Amino acid sequence: MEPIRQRTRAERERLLEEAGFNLFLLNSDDILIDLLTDSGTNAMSTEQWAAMMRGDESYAGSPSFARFRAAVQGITGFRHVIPTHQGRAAERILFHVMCRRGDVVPNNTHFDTTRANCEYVGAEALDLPAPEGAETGRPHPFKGNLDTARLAELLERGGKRVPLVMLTVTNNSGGGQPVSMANIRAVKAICARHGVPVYLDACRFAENAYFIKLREPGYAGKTPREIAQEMFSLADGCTMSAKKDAIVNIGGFLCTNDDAVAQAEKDLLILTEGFPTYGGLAGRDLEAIAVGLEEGLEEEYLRYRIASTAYLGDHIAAAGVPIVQPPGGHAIYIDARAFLPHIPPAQFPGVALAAELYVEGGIRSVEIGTLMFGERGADGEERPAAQDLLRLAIPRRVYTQSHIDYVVEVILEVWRRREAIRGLELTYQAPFLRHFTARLRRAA
Ligand code: P70
Repeated sequence: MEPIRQRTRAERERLLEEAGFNLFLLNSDDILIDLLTDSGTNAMSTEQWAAMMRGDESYAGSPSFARFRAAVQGITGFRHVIPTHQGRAAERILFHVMCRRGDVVPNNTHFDTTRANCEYVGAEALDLPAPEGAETGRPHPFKGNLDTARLAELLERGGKRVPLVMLTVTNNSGGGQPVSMANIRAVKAICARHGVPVYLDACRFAENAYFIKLREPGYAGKTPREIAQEMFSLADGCTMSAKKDAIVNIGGFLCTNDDAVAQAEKDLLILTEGFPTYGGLAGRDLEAIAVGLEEGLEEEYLRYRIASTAYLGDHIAAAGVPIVQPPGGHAIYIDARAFLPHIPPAQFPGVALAAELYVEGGIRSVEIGTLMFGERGADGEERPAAQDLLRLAIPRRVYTQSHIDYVVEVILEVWRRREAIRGLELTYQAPFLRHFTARLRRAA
């Protein structure tokens, strides 16, 4: 428990200016409802805290690692389980070991750190979302799918080396939308013909499994755990940020069935993360992940989680606010270009909307759009991202319905005065992952 304090509107206006209109640069004490991310912001259960007390902090061969590995293997079935401090460490090691300059790595959609780590080793991060994913307002049960026709064409054409294909479940850039089992199976079949391994970016695998149960014929009678096991059985490895569906505050892992790849990954792990039985985590963190992985697959928990995210989406959509339909698993995504049609993408409508929700009600959200995925060309012109979305991510087991009712009220208040909201321009950007530290001001 911690107290939350309201700043005044005037204080928030000042704090926003000081933070260069970038909500990453605010202190969380100055935020009332924090929907920046569902990553690492989860509340741990009594069972997780109890497990942490059992943490064994031996440098090598800890029983906490054995329990962690058993939990991961019970769900994924992968031969090698390598702990890392969070998802991006798993990505860095995976791409460093598997990719060379000039390679292409297809994905339904790479999320920010995945794309950046792929590009950092000189490979091309290629997004191949299925066409339904681009139709923001139109519902489809599996908008996270990968475009298998384009994948098959890429692999058949040859030319560029494709060391692996990734599938992000659920698809975080395009609205927290799930990938169907049929799509995972089709991707695997295409890749198998060309000897290319398939990796799941598995951060939100449990939410994806639950959507399959709800929406895909033949899965209604299966448990989320059985569905997750089937998803992983179609892959050759995975990266995981345990900060999402393993309901912890820090941690991740990297899995593979390939002995030679695993050896190279463990060698690199020792250089930067730690010995392969702890990988940058404490023994107690491994214990919390082991319990959280099971809790995140509990059907009652997932039913409440998916319903409560939809509650926020349905209430603002009913008042006319344009959102990605249907609601995602971990977040609601507002279509900022449709919300603020008078602000061109090059003036960051998603960032401008995030700033207004903060000023109006102390709510922190995040832009997933041109600041995150666009870039400034050599000519100085902003090249916009495919979409400008504003994500309201829901931490697990933290907020109640009355907190969310307040969020609805604030969004609707901003909706009513949307025509007066102005665009922004950059005053500082870093060479990669610019959204974390960028500074902006109101456009002239
Ligand atoms: C989020 C965070 C992390 C992530 C992910 C997928 C599909 C890998 C990772 C990396 C990042 C974020 C974005 C905006 C604000 C705060 C944080 N996603 N793959 O919230 O995992 O963070 O453990 O290195 O979504 O979606 P990690």
